[in-house]
Amino acid sequence: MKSLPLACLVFALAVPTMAAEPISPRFNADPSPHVFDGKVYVYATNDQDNSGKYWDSTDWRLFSSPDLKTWTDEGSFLSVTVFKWAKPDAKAWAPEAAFRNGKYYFYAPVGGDKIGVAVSDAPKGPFVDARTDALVDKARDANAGAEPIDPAVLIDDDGQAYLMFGTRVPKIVKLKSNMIETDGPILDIQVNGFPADDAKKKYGEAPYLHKRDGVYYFTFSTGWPGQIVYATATSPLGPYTYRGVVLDYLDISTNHQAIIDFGGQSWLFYHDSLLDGGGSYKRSITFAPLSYGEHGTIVEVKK
Ligand code: FUB
Repeated sequence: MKSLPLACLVFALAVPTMAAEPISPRFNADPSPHVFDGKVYVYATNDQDNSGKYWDSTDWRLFSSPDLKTWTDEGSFLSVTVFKWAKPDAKAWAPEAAFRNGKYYFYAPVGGDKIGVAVSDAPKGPFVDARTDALVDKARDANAGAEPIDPAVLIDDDGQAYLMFGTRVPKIVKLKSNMIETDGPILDIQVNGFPADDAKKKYGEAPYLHKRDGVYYFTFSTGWPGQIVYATATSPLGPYTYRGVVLDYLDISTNHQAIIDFGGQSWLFYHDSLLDGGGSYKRSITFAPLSYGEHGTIVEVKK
């Protein structure tokens, strides 16, 4: 075998390739992966049962895995009807979950204008509405933005919890320690340093926040279609500085990611069109190893 130049070898080792295997033969999207009790749970949008013309399913699905190799379909664990204030046909979009106070909290965009929160004693539920109204409501809350969807929660090391959400303008608000009430105003998240020569590099949707070595990593999709890019800050509230691409455009209209550590490795979860009959409304969740380079850079995940 002809030997590769050292630079090529380093590059090949640094850029992980993706398995790109769907975690389920059902269509699903918008992964919200979490490690609860040593097991990976992925809360998801249900693309199997939408009309195929829009993201109009009305329930959420759950998948679990002890090892990221075998997956169990835990089924449809919650419908929008759990929220009595929601219209029964309100669309159920990208969800989020969190664990605190011995309880599991499920954050759910309902109908595109509200975010509800449900609570359970177990990751699989049963979940009940934790309030009698929405946690975030476009009509009620100042600065909730045009479309309060795509919730993402980070509980910081000091115990302060943050909820991010929103399309086109990313939003952040503190949560009280009960995880079911906001605490203070909804703020816009500022991202500086987008490359001036790429007008497509801007915030679109799918905010996600994780922390590594004291640095806050804000990942998001740039739009429709979107790249997954990242920005970093020294405070969860920002301001953030654009750093680069995590995952390039896909052949579908949306891109939506989350990052977890499991088994001594970081993983990027996202959705793509991976099954026969797939497309922008019939997506599939998959995952790939994610690695960091020098100075905390995220190494772009290549398909
Ligand atoms: O699944 C419906 C919407 O598509 C999500 O809320 C967005 O993040 C996009 O993935």
